[in-house]
Amino acid sequence: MSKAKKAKTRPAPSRAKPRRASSGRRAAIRRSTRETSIDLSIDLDGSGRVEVDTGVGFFDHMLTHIGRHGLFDLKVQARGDYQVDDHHTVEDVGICLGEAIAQALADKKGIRRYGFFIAPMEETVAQIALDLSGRSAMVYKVRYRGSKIGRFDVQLVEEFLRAMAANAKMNLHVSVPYGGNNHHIAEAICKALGKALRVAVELDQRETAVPSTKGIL
Ligand SMILES: [Mn+2]
Repeated sequence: MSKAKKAKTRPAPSRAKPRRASSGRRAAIRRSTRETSIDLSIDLDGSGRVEVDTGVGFFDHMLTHIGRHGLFDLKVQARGDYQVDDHHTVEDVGICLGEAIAQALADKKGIRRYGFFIAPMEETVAQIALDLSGRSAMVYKVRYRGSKIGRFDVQLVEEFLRAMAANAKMNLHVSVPYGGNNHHIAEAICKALGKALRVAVELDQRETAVPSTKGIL
């Protein structure tokens, strides 16, 4: 029997191979400067398991919401120059999270790319719309009442998001049309971000290429 004939008897390769839930879309980042030292890892196809210790209690609370509602497995261990303030620690974790998302997405083949979510939290509602476009931009329309959440400076929410968006090369629009309590405002933003990110990074079963008319993202 000829080789060619033999080959004919083999079953045709399945075209509609289901993509695994976990396709190895993970990344780990280690970043050390004179201001901060950070170990961060993410699995985009995780189950919302979060272990975070940044030394900034409220920030840990926010990262936990992003991981849990994004269904990411997220580990963050960070130490920073708290004697200055929490700014460098929060910003640098944002840098690492953005880098990790970009690395884990690799060429972005098959992803949904866009994500949005509106998260209500008691008297507050937060809206996120994002595009994993490969170009970073952020619009942040949020008004707080006063400058603190406990000991946490509300300005750091914006610093964190800006650093993350820049390093993930993400177009991120954040708005809170109305809200009262600062804790609720920050938390609703982070929950909406987790949900919107989850949608954007999700593999679309009908999308077989990089979701762009340009061919790359
Ligand atoms: Mn809370």
